[in-house]
Amino acid sequence: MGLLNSKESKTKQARILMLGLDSAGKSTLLYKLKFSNSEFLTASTVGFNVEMLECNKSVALTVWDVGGQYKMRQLWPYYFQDTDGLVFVVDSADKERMEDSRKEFERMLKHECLKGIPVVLMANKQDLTDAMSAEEITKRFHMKRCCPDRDWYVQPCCAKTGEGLTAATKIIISYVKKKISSKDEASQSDIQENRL
Ligand SMILES: Nc1nc2c(ncn2[C@@H]2O[C@H](COP(=O)(O)OP(=O)(O)O)[C@@H](O)[C@H]2O)c(=O)[nH]1
Ligand SMILES: [Mg+2]
Repeated sequence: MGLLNSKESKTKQARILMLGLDSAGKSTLLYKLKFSNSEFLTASTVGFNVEMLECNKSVALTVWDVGGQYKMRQLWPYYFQDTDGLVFVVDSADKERMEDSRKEFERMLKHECLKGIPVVLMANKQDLTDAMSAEEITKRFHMKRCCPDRDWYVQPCCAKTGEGLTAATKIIISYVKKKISSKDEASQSDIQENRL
């Protein structure tokens, strides 16, 4: 009888932090991913929602959807520790608050705990006629300048219909796997150094 190689068979658990201003569509997005076929009515999130998404055999994502109202944003840093991947949701049609959203994004990325953590920016509500495109949002958020030391991607999407969510999930999984394996390699070499 053969033995299972536990290292190979173990599903990696990754912690994904989903942030963005209130009403950007975070909870709609989370529940569309979790219950893909149903229409889900969201209420404004007080505190946070958390859901486990079992994506494939190798990785399971625990997604934290933290409220984005002004007062809640002050509490975001309490959720930063041990994050493997970031999802930042933007209401692409909310031009009035686009600058607020950009500022919060920039502020978040500067935090020490999130150094090098990959980010997928969701350009949500693409179904609305006055929505900014993903390209426009990429420029507006100065992505190249803001993210020189991390993997990043801007995904156009519509959380209501689910368009763009599968693509975004694939990207975040690939970034997170890369991040986790580089973390594993670093801790392996720490162990070896301590043995010497
Ligand atoms: N048109 C449109 N509305 C959306 C989309 N995603 C979310 N919404 C709506 O935006 C509002 C706020 O969504 P919610 O998920 O509660 O935002 P949150 O505060 O970021 O969690 C709700 O009325 C949603 O139905 C989208 O892709 N398109
Ligand atoms: Mg919410």
